[in-house]
Amino acid sequence: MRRPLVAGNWKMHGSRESIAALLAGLPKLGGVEVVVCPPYVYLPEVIAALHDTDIGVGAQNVSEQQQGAYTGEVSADMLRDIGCRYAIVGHSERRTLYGENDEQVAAKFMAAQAEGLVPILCVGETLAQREQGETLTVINSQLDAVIQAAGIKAVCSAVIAYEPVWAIGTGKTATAEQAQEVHQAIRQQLGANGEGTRVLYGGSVKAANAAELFAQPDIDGALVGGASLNSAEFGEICKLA
Ligand code: G2H
Repeated sequence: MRRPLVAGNWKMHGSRESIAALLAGLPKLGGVEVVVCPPYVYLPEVIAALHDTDIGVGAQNVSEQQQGAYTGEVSADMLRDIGCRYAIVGHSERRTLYGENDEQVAAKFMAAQAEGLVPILCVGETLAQREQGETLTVINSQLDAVIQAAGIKAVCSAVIAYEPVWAIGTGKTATAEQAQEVHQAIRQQLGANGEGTRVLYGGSVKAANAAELFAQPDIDGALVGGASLNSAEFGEICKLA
């Protein structure tokens, strides 16, 4: 049995004021695991505000380096030190806008795990790749890069998020069938150890489309962007998981 997980990726949104309001409205649920991923600078106050709840906190990114002269970077050790439990790695915005390649994503994955953080490893195809029938090949190769570097058991102990790039922040969601096809392929690639691995769907998830996605056998929750900035909407999604 896999415990559903819904993670809110706040991206580069929020202020101390808006975050305080958002935190006050977060759902308190037993069955589903809820995680929020604020911008780095707000992590300590979000962790402090949620310390007596079951809601976990994750970072949106992590450095592949341990420490040193890396201006602007934040290490996994620092994230663990302040009480983070999760770190998103390989989000398509990092891959596309900041040029992170598979090798760097794998290094970030390993850096996070080495400090006891649970990576939320994102994979996803572009619209052009989907239209050329390359979806499963692309996902397989993004996942394989991390499996080759970190080992299959390490990847199975993480969380995987399938986020089709064409569905991110666009209002377009993969149909439940399209998502299930990819989630099933991911689980097959993980093999026997992947039975317990949570595979989340991400890309314009909202309360209106969450139930259908969560009804699929290999979809174990969601990585939610825009809709996670509204606590009522996010709470609805969590309840549906
Ligand atoms: C995909 C998702 C969260 P959104 O990036 O990671 O964002 O729900 O806004 O498409």
